[in-house]
Amino acid sequence: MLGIQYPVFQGGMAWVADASLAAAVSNAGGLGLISSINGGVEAVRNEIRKCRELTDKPFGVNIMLQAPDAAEIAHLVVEEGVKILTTGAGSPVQYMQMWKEAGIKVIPVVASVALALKMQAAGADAIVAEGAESGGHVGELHTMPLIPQIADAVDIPVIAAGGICDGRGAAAAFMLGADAIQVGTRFLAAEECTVHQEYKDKILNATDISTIVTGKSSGHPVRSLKTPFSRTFAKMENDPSVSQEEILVFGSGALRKAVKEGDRNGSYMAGECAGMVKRIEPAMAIVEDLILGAEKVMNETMARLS
Ligand code: TUI
Repeated sequence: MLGIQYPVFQGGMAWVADASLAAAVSNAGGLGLISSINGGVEAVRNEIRKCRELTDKPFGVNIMLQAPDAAEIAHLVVEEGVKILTTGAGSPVQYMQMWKEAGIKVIPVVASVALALKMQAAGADAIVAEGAESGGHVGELHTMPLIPQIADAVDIPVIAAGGICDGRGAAAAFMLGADAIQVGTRFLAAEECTVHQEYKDKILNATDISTIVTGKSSGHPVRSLKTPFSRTFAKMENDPSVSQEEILVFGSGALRKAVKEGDRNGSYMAGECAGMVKRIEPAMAIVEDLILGAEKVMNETMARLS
């Protein structure tokens, strides 16, 4: 459907997923994605054009629907001839007709069966089912029960996301009924990922219990690494004397600060599998490890169980 060699999507990570990372993943045979949160509409246009110079393989754009400029980006991708879109953090129904008429493959990210069915009815070509192990904005269900329930409910291809970091996770996702996987956190440690070195170091030093979900009180739960910043954020949320507005001001711009500046007051979004990321390596090595690792563990497991 997408013209890619391997069923591996790179997560459309806000501020992180730029032309450098997306082109590297696409050149490795996966699907690279550029985030619509990259410093404004013109910056996204630049990243799309840059990506075309870096790869002749298919790539896409992820549109974060809660962003103030989401509507402008929705039109920009049509203007720029983007052929594959994923969307997150909302419903893209209002743009669907325009995108389908432009011949775009539309792949919404969902975190529930109800939304998966709504997206299928609205004409989605596939869906990414994202469990709450993922980094960034999270839903309620986790990958293990989410994927089979969505796979049973829809007829379109399902891409599993959330907590998938190596061949074992990839194999598990395929067993649960996924047609492809989406990986975010591990690509933070790709050589071609342009985040600040401090971000990469924090991922490499993470353990199994290094992430925390904040923002539940405001209805915008976000998973990130435990840092003085995220712990303070969590305390503020639980303190009735702190207003929602104060929390908003405290958190605003924090992701950009982490990605671009390695700032100690940044928000280092990451999934629960951060503790499994052990080295910096080319995106190609990551894609190969996911696919060859899945094949190896499936064969070994069959032998072990028979
Ligand atoms: O979108 C994500 N993950 C993200 S977006 C992001 S940007 C950001 N977030 C917070 C602060 C600063 C920057 C970071 N991480 N994942 C895809 C996803 N979408 N997971 C769950 C959903 C989702 C949730 C509710 C999709 C739709 C939905 O409701 C739809 C409706 O009916 O409104």
